[in-house]
Amino acid sequence: MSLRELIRRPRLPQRSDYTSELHSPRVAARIGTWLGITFTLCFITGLLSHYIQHPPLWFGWPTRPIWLYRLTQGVHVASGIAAIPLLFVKLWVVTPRFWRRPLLTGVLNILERTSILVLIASAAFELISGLLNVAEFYPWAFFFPPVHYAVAWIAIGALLVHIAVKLPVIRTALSRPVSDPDPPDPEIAGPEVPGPRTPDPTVATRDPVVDTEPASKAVGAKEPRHSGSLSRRGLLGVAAGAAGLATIATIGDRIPALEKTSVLAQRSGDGPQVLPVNRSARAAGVLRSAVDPGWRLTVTGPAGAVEFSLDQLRGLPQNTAELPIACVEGWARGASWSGVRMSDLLTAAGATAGSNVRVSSLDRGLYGRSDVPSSVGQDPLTLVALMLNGEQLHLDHGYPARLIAPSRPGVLQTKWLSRIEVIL
Ligand SMILES: Nc1nc2c(c(=O)[nH]1)N[C@H]1C(S)=C(S)[C@@H](COP(=O)(O)O)O[C@H]1N2
Ligand SMILES: [Mo]
Repeated sequence: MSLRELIRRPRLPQRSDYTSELHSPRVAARIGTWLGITFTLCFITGLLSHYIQHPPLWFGWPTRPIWLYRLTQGVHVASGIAAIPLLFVKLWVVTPRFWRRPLLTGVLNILERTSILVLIASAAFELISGLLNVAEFYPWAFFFPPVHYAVAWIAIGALLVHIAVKLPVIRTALSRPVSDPDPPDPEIAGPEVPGPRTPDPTVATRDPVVDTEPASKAVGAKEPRHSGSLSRRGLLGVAAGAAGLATIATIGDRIPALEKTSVLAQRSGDGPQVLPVNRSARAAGVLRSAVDPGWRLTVTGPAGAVEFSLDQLRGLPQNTAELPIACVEGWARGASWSGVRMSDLLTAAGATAGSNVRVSSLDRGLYGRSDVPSSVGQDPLTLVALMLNGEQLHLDHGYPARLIAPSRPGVLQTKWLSRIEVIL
């Protein structure tokens, strides 16, 4: 139904208004498969990120390879962004189904339709909130991470129900080439909705009288008939291209080689010392406390509390590590860090190799604290960094001292350290 028709004679669209061959189960199943893959990748990597930040007792995250978190979070952001155009195309392909009448036909049908409503709402929420988070735009009043996490379970649950319900349709749709004509849809094959649909070729060969089309066109026809418009394969190409473009336009924040192509990348290379700043010293309210000459790093362990001035820290053995900051919000950047090994400081406070520690910042905000499991604390690459890319740490990067550890979310790389304490 055209827009002009709709305005002249407003009425709800009907299934039979949609005559394009593109509204096909074969197209829907293929886009749906890609969506299923992107959603699964996004869910698993999101779950990992959540568990690293809030580890249950059974969970451990390796410190090698050092880029592991950079990779998993990169996949999380890339798969989420790729899913956005795919979801738009999928919704457009299945639009006719939203106008099916009667709307609800029974208990099972009500359950199915409800699950689809939940799926669309939760999927849209996850993709939109995630995208806005990458764009550092927070138009909501709630705290993003727990809500994004909770709704992810709703989305993946609704997705599983949807796949289970549709499995027969999906299998049939995927078993033949996308350009083959669809068999008549039993749900719309009522007498009132004939529709200009392509007859099933198998039916056509058995009963040529029913088939008003020339047999050559219907039997074994590979190309659907739709005058001069996009083919089904063309639509799949457009969807895949849009997903790829969206990803390339944003992924440069994670892959330096793609920085130039990533017009939508938010934070490539900005910030002092060639590293983006997530939260500045001013925003964290540490402008004064971080430059106070009386600053001390207190390390508390079984042997009691040991205090280190900045000069004392500089006097300890220094180590250098090449480690990325991989922010959960969608950027990552490698850098060269130098400072004191965390394990050396813990040993000085009498901590054993199995000690888990908590680090606290001068910043009393939400991210002014993080827990360091013993595997991370004992890692030779885990540093209390004093230098970044050969210079003294910039105030915005955590001067006088910050934590930097391998394969760890940026949000746990605590800046402006003030305390390190053994917690168990
Ligand atoms: N004290 C404190 N440390 C913090 C933060 C913070 O808000 N406060 N932000 C974290 C986040 S989310 C990231 S991504 C990294 C970024 O480090 P950078 O600003 O030096 O690049 O710092 C982390 N350390
Ligand atoms: Mo971050």
